[in-house]
Amino acid sequence: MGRLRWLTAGESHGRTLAVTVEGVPAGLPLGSAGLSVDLARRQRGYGRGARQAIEHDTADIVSGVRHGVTLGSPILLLVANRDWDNWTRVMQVESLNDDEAAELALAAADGNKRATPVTRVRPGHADLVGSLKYGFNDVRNVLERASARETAARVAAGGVARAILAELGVDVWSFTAEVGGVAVDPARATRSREEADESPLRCPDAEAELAMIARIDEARSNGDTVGGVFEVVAHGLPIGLGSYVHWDRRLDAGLAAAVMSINIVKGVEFGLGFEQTHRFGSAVHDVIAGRGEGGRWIHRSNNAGGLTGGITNGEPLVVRGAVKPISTLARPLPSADLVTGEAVDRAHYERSDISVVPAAGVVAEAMVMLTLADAMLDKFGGDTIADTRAALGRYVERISGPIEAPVAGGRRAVAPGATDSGGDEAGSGGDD
Ligand code: EPS
Repeated sequence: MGRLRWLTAGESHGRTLAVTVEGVPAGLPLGSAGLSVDLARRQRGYGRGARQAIEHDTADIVSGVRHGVTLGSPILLLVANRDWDNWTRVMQVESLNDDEAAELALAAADGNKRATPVTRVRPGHADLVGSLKYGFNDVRNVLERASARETAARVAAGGVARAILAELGVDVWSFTAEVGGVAVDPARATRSREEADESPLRCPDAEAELAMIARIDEARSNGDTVGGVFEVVAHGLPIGLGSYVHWDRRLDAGLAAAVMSINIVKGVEFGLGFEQTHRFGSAVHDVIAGRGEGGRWIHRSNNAGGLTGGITNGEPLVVRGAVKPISTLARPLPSADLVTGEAVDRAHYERSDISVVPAAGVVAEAMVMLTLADAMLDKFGGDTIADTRAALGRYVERISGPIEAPVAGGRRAVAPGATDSGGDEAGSGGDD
């Protein structure tokens, strides 16, 4: 695939985050207000840290859009870091002159944490491996980019994908399925999507949510952190995105890589996921009930999570991600110093979140939407979104229509009016 390409840039406390999205068809309505909705959803959630009170993320559309409509050219989005104002000298792009270097040294000597180089690496973070890999003796050079702040740029790009998918009848959302071992009970998951989205943990089960909040409070009072599971669901996908013919065209593999690439994610599953290893095949595979209204193919269940053979099967896509507990702990774990190599009692700590499962779900929506929009454009093409929509319409018409019965040996009945050249029987395989 690779019809839709995108790259982010930016450090957590630098001037701005940025993302370029390339391959978006022309004629798509796009505005910054629409992109800000998911950015705000990413910032919310019980257990988020102090940084979110500083930031009010919005996406500034700098290129690729004119009068509210895409031009087919690269779209550059900027998500400013308001916190930059507090970090201008520490994160300065230009080399420091003597006065500026002295200013930082003085601040560090006064105990200013921002100005002080970081050498006590955090277990579970990229600090140690990143510093060794890139040859840094100040871990700040790693943590600024490894920070999950970068996911704000992904969510901005995800908003562009959401606009593409909306034009093609696809809708994607997510919810918190588990926090600290407390899981949603499907029988109690009665909140509407809107109610769930507004709730403290973006959770459809109010009772489970209370217990999840208690787990987050417990972690907070212990200076600890807690993870969980999010679930992303996509409706409206046609049968046939992705392919079984080659490893890198399997859509489940692309989606798994996209979700796994989120900083905090440690596992990805589709539908029943790992649970299917506990069951017999008869209790796993989705019985195909035949065709219903409009020629639509019906499965009696959706244990596969919307994909079979690496291809969408017309059922809702269901992807779950395992979120590890955040690795920056208010009561830091013992660790080691990068420069001395000696064990230290406490790893580095500035501030952090206690739990980010609802936010991780929003980031996963973005990663799923970017992957699905790419798969749609790969299959249906189109320089304008109207072209893409028309190609999708023709395809859906084809797969909704009748399927001609096959003939053993592959020979079709002779078309009316055609001359029978005589002699060849179906299946003879003879050349003319
Ligand atoms: C984040 C911003 C960061 C962290 C968090 C995610 O802000 P700061 O480092 O200024 O506190 O809150 O980053 C991490 C969890 C991490 O491990 O780096 C954000 O905007 O999502």
